[in-house]
Amino acid sequence: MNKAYPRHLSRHVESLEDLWDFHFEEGKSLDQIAPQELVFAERLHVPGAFDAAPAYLGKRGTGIYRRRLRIEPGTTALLEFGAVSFAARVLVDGRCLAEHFCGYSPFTVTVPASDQPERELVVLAENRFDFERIPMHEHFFDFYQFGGIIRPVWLHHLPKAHIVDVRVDATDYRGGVVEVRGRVSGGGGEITVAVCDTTLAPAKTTPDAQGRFALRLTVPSPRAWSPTSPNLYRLRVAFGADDTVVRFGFRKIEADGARLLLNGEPLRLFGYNRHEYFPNFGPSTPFAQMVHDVQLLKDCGCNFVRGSHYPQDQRFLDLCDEMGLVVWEENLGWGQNCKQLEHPLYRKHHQTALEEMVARSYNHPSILIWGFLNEAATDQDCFRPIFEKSMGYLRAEGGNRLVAYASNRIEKDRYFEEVDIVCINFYPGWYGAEDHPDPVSMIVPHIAGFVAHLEKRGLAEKPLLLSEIGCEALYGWRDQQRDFHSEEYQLDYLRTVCREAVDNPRLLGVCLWHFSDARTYSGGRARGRPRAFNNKGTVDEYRRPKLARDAVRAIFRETLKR
Ligand code: ADA
Repeated sequence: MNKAYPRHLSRHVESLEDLWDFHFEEGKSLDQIAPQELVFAERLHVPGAFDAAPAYLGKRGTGIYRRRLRIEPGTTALLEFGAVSFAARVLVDGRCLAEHFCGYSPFTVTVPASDQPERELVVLAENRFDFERIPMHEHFFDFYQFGGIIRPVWLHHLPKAHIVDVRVDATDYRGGVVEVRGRVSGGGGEITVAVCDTTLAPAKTTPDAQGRFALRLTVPSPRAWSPTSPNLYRLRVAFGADDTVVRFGFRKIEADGARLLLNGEPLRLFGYNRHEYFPNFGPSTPFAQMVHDVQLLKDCGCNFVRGSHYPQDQRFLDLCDEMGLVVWEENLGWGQNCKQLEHPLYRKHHQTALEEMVARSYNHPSILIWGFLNEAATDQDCFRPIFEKSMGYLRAEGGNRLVAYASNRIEKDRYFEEVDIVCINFYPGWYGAEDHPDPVSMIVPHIAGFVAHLEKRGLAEKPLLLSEIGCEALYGWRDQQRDFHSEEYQLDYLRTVCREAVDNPRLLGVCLWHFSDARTYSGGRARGRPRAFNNKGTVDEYRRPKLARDAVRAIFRETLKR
């Protein structure tokens, strides 16, 4: 069993990581492709972004992937896609089984039984910007959007009676009560639930007419999950010939005035925003690199990572659960304005992706914050309907988590009263600061000004997080005048930010923009970003540290001793 993907025991789950047949149609949408007429002369690795591969670098169109599946005749299977970017169409034996329209959210496709042991799977992945069809992806996002089957694919060989979903709520970190609910399909019979690694006797129940079940167990002397003690438990659910293992942790997060309490103890947050990006692979970071990233974050004294700006790879979330990093997971979004927020198809796809994210990530104890709509038009009325729907959904269905969005409308934002944490993205001493004689000196007064604004607004008792702040430094660019884009300027800047974030008790903490340099702007040229990268990482894209890294590390590590 792969520890980082700890889900199934006896159900046969096959990784489809491999070379798949591949063909590319430049400039075409997936609606313009007839897969049966194509010649697949190429092979590409799955998972992977085709437009990060040398032959298709930077190209836009539709990538067509093909491979054989072996499925026992007469049985149903389930394809689980980590992410297919941007839009996907899934065909088995020439029949379209599903379409999907958010390039970062996970989805599943049921493969109906056939009498043939060998089946043909074709996946079309389109990476063209086409707002009327694929409105979740826009060319103006400040990160490069790649195309392809960018995350792992799994094939579940399903027994007729099988488990569909299991959700665990374990907020009773003292008493050890575990609430388990879920759904089965294809038959009745007994469902057995056991907490592995304990001597607790398994509990049994039967599903209702819709296949739903719910029960509770009590684990004696539970060990709570926290970033400093990331204790995990495994829960085994068995139903007929099927079983599944779900990992969970006992923890409770709540807002208490301006503070957060994790398991009753104050929790402050210090960490980074992180894009899923690595050179040559784009958004398909090799797993070994993800492990390094989590280790680098922990070494830097971080207890927090924001998965900017999309649902995360499940393997990364598993690592955060295991190594103890609090996660903010958010839906795909960047700078949406009324044009997008009022568009019915945009709203529909946004909601679908939100539900997919929650369904797949529900059991990760590390996720303490759900986010959505980064830097949207939160100073406008057009934000209200989608805001209310998303908030309502996340509060009702998201389990024990806080809900927030990151705002760049600052004092003009109209919705701070309604979120659990006020989160602001701002860049004092960077954007618009070129003519200031001492731009770093702008940072602390800016923060103080916003704190005073919240007070005036009656929000002095709301948690406040600096969800993004930072400045660019080009790796290796050293400058005795400590000017913009030098490693020295970033050092001065981040030292000031981190000092203030740690020392100012009004702040929950800081989430620096950003962990590592990442390629940007997919549609058009790189608008004022040297190298076509967002260079605000304190490590570059190869994770080579810039000057500021040790300063951030020294200050963040102080917080571990408190
Ligand atoms: C925003 C945005 C980030 C990035 C950043 C920047 O806050 O959320 O994705 O674009 O600005 O570097 O300017």
